[in-house]
Amino acid sequence: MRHVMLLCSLMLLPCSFALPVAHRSVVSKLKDLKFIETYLDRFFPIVNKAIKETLEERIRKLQEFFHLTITGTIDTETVKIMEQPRCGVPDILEYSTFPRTPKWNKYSLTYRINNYTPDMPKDKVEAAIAKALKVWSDVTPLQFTRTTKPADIEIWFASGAHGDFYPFDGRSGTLAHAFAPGSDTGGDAHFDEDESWSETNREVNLFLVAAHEFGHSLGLGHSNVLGALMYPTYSYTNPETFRLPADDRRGIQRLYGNFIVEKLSHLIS
Ligand code: TQI
Ligand code: ZN
Ligand code: ZN
Repeated sequence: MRHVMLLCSLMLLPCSFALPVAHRSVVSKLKDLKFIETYLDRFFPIVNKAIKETLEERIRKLQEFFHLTITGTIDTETVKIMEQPRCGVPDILEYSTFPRTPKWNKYSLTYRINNYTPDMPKDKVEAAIAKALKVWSDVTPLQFTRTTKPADIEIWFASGAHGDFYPFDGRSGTLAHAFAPGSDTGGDAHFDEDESWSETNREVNLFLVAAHEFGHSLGLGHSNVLGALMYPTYSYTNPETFRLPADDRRGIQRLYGNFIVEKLSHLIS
């Protein structure tokens, strides 16, 4: 609504310094990050410097404003808009303060495995965690790096009360929990040590639960679509053949987009 009003008032302004953007092919602009950033800086400037908006969020604003399909990625429809000669007055004078949903304002995230469950060999725990994060990084621009220093996603195995307001409950019941994106405990994932963790379908599969928890760590809530990873009941599927269901992929890409320059390269001659 606010956008419509803004556009009307801007259209009343004399457009004396129209800036036809130098003509280049759509294809070359698909990979020209600098062009995209220059356009956004000029017409969709970041007004509130305290809020670090990602490129994807800014592209989304532009698409919302022009009533394009909101993808958060630079597609041909968006490039065509950016190519049109236009008035030099910025489209957005002020950004709203908080995003609708908690999400990370960066694509590069770190994680730290603080301790291990005795239920599985260390290397199997590490592999399950890495594979669970890869579920999400495979379909977004997100990148996860393991560190031994303080990290965005702190991973703990713990029993009962363990220093937050959500004590674990012994065997079964709650298996794990994770905090939505944010500072301090934001993003952290805790696994109930009273469960019996496994790399197979015996008891609780660490990879499947971790993949679900990291969905929460990245800002996803639960889904009502049966079979979704973020569906609120545990069901075993073979980790070897696991594929992220379409519903979860849509959910995470709504938050972070799928904008990866390399992934677009096959579209570019
Ligand atoms: N733990 C809940 C869960 O992860 C706790 C929780 C964390 C939660 N964030 C939430 C609950 C947001 C509601 C909204 O869902 S759990 C499953 C599943 C649990 C449950 O131990 O109940 C999985 C952990 F989906 F199978 F039920 C992992 Cl995969
Ligand atoms: Zn906890
Ligand atoms: Zn959940």
